[in-house]
Amino acid sequence: AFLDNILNDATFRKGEVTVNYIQNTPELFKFKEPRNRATKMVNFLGNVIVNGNPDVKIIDPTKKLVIPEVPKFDEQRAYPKGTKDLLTEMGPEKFSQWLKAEKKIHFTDTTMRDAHQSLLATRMRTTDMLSVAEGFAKNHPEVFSMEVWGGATFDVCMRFLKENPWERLRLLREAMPNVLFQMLIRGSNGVGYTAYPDNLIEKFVEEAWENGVDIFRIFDSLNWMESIAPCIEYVRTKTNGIAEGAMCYTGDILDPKRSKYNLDYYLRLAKDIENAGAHILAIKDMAGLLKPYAAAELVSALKAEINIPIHLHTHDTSSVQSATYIKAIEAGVDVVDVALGGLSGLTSQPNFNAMAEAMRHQERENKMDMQSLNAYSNYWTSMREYYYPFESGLKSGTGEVYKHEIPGGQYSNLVPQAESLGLKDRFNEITRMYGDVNQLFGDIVKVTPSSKVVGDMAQYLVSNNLTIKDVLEKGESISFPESVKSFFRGDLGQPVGGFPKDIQKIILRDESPYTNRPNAHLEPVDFEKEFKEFQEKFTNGMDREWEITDFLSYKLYPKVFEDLYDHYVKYGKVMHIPTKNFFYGMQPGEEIIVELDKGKTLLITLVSVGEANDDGEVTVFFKINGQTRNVEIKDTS
Ligand code: 3PY
Ligand code: ZN
Repeated sequence: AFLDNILNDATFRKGEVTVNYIQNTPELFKFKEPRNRATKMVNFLGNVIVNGNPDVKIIDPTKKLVIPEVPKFDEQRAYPKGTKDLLTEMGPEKFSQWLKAEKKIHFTDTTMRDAHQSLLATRMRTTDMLSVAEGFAKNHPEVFSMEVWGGATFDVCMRFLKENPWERLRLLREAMPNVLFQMLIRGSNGVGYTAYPDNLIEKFVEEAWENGVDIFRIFDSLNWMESIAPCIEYVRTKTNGIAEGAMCYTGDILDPKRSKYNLDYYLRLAKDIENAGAHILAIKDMAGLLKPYAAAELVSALKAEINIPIHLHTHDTSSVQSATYIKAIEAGVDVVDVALGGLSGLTSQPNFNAMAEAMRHQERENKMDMQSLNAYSNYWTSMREYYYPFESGLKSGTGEVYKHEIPGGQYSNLVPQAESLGLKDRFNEITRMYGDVNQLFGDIVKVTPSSKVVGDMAQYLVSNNLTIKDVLEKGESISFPESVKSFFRGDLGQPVGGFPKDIQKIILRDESPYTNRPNAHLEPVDFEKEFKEFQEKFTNGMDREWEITDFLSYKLYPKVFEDLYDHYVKYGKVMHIPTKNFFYGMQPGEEIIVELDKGKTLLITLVSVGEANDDGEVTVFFKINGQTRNVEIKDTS
């Protein structure tokens, strides 16, 4: 290994070696040897075995996890032509025209992003996606796009799954080169919860494209064009991808009393999005509020008003949203978002398998191999069981969604949040309060991050036994959550119709709000200087070169990135550990095969687990490729 380091060293290769070369080149002593990596991996596993995965709060010892069946496909077969190939051939403008002229209904598969974000608190691991990625791309090239990235996945990948989100994207891209990849981006908030400098978002878009994203679904949590338009521009100037401008649907266009978000409002917004240069318009119904007859009206009116294709997204929280799709399809919508059966329904998207079947023998049928599609649904049904600690517990559709308007992606997160605040038994109170807080705030668009503000406030009020009346009458004595103050200051932009002035005054007191773009208050990133500083800051124990994408992760989530880095230095790459072992450890005698890196695998056997000694240390006995390896783990329980 030492010799390898010398042979690969830049100074040595340039022939600039001097007398003190070895003393002056400490990098030569940093070894990338597999033994070290294997030890790190068993340290991770040992820790989960002794102390549990910190992300798993409750384990059900009776749970039986069966090995999911990966559907068969012809590995030798070349990838059939898909929409990605079409985009490459046509470019985004022509592609958009092609889509608009298509007669059949197209489907976006959200299984690998929104579906698990909305059902399993975003915990789906890359390895479980990779198991089916190639087969799905070969068996189902007729899929319009795969939503695989963005939204909350970026944060959760790093924070809880200890994965590199860029690596997820690259590996999936490699496995599915023929189908369009789609991401969700929160306009000026990127994939975070607050505004970032414009040039950071611009670079992020460029790198996302370079690493595999084709369609950028761009929204703003307040439907504020000043956050949507710049992002559309970055996609148009920095990529050859598709800018899909999204309008978030809230309220009810059929309810004359909810005039703030009426049909006219959406038509104007759609026109603005088209004029800003979007190639596709998305209707982003994040909470599943777009009722079937409202969809018919909205889509027909939009079809008459705008010239770009329309992509409809919803969540089936009420359970009536497949009817919304049928009405929208009749009205001429071009693409609908669906999730494979096993991860569909309720707070997730409507069922792909059922929708495809419902369209059979109809004018707008999109023909596909249903047997194969069902096999992939079954894979996810089995795989989902491995993630049982992250289920929200919602068992049936709920009409209450029309009252609280909680987005599907937030619902599954609100449950563990309420639990951690000791409010599990008062969940209904929280959802009711959520609706009341929305009214107090002036009936705003609620989607990440504005939805988080409403959720924070609702939980804060419930946990402190406060009412809306208390806020109005004795607001000066209440210390509101930071996110709420920040929202009223203008940090997330401006809501439709402005802030209610009286509430803004109660929350901000003497602080003055601003009304221009939050990004205008932020220093641009000096990439050259800061990337260098970043590389110098994170040196210790890293076994690969830093990439600009790592730097972007750091800029978006500094603290989360630092924790991820520490985890990596200590435990190495954990993304290929099978999900069962990642979350629940191993049983004595259990043997697993883990990929360290492409083509390099380890056979790990748990031999036994010792008793804790006086210092609370437990020896865990493993075999790695047949060789004994023991690790000492501190029992922290
Ligand atoms: C996200 O921003 O993560 C969403 O899914 C919003 O619906
Ligand atoms: Zn969604």
